[in-house]
Amino acid sequence: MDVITFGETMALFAPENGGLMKYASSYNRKFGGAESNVAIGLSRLGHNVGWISKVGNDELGKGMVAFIRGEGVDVSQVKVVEAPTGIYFKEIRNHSDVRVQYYRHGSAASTLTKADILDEYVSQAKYLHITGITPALSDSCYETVLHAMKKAKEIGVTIIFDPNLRKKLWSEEKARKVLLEIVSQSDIILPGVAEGEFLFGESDISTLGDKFLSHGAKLVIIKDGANGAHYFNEGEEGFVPAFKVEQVIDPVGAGDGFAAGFISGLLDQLSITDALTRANAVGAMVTQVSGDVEGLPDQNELLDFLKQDNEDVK
Ligand code: ADP
Ligand code: KDG
Repeated sequence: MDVITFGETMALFAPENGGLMKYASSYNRKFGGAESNVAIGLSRLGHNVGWISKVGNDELGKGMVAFIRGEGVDVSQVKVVEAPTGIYFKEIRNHSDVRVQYYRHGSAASTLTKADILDEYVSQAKYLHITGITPALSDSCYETVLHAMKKAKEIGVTIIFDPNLRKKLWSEEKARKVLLEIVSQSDIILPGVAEGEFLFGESDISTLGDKFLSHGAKLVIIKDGANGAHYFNEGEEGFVPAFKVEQVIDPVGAGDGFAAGFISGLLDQLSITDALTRANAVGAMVTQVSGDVEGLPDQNELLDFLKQDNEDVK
C-alpha cells in the first residue's frame, strides 16, 4: 500500500443545469470528500491507496462505496453503520464564488473512532494523508486523527496534512487551535495562502513558510491558486508556477488533485519541483471538469496535458 487516508465522503448534489439551488428542480448526483478525492486521484495515477470511512446503511452509502471501489481504491476498511450517509449541495455562482450546504451532522462518518484505524493496516503504507475536515466532524473524529498520527509516527509512516479549512464546520477559534496542533505533528503540510493567513495572521508567503517550519512541519508546500506553489524545507525554498487555465468550470477538488499529484510525485521519487509541476497539473485539470473528482487524470491524460503545455510554450 502506498497511501492510506480516512475521512468523510458525501453524496454530492449540484443543480443539473448550473444556476442557483433555490431555483433548481433537477440535480446531478455525484460523490465528493476531500480524502477519497485524493485517494481516487492517486489510484488513477497508478498508486495503491486505501480509504477508511463509515457510511450509512442506505442506498447513497452503497453507491458511494461501489463508486470508490470502482476507482481502484481499497475500501476493505469501510464500515456500514446505522447513521445516515452525509450529503452536500454545491452551487457554483462563478469560479470564485462556490457555496456549499452540508447535511452531515451526526452522519455515519462522524462516528469514526480510534478503533476504526487498525495499526496493521496503517503500517502497510508509506504515507498517511490527513485533512483538517475530519477533526471538525466530531470529538471522536478529532481523537481518531490524533490517534492515527501518533501511530503513524511510531511506525514510521510519513504524515501529509492538508488543513482544508471548512469554516462552516466549526468555530474559528477551535479550528485554529486544532489545525495548529495537527501541523505540529505532521511531516509535510499543504496549506493554501488563505489558510496560512488564517492560522498565523500573516500573508507574506516567505514568512508563512518559516512559521510553518518553526511550528514543526519538515516540508511546507504553500498553494497560491492560479499563480503556483511555493515550497520550504530546512535551508531550501522555491516556487513552481501554475498552468494556465482558460476557463475554470468547477474549482472544488483542485486542492485534492494537487495533493494527489504531489504525493504521486513523491512516490515516483521526483524532485520537489517536478512533484509540484505534477501537482499543479492535476490541480489545473480538476478545475476544467464539473465535479470534485471527474477531472482527475489517469497517467496518459496527465502525460498528454504536460506535453500539450510544453508545445504551447514553444
Ligand atoms: P483548494 O482551495 O481546493 O485547496 P486551490 O484553489 O488552492 O485549491 O488550488 C489548488 C491547486 O490547483 C493550485 O495550487 C493550482 O496548482 C491548481 N489551480 C487551482 N486553480 C487554478 C487556476 N485557476 N489555474 C491554474 N491552476 C489552478
Ligand atoms: O476539497 C473538496 C471537498 O471540500 C469536497 O469534496 C467536499 O469533503 C468535502 C467537504 O468536507 O467539504
